[in-house]
Amino acid sequence: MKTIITFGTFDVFHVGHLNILQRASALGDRLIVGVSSDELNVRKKGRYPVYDQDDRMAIVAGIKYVDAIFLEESLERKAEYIHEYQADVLVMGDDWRGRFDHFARQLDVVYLARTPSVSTTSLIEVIKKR
Ligand code: C2G
Repeated sequence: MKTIITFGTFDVFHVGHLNILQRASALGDRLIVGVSSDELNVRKKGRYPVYDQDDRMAIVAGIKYVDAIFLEESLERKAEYIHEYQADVLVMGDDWRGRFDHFARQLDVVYLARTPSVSTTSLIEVIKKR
């Protein structure tokens, strides 16, 4: 049983999010997703997500590629989460390239290319202009 773990906010869920979850799940047997909490987002990006954490967790849990979710409350607790879920592979988008290399002692670390031309930030801008 090969367990894949990934993390993210998944705010205003879009096809880039879907693609990374699909490609992450294809690397193993079970995909676990840590959904960043609202408070973690404020610390990380200086703002609350558009969708609150309960809605974001419900959306991610409903994706067919996802086997289980949990709330990621701190970036510093990654090692703990990896251990708790007995993950074999950590997957992140390549906007995070290099940032998680130190976990390579604990498990395989894979960065996947981001889907071009789509992001939560650009979607918010498009919606504002309409
Ligand atoms: N992503 C992607 N293509 C896009 C947009 C996002 O592949 N066009 C990927 C990101 O690289 C990330 C995942 O989708 O792996 C979730 O993206 P975000 O919600 O922006 O995640 P982020 O806020 O960067 O949180 O502990 C790490 C953080 O919690 C990651």
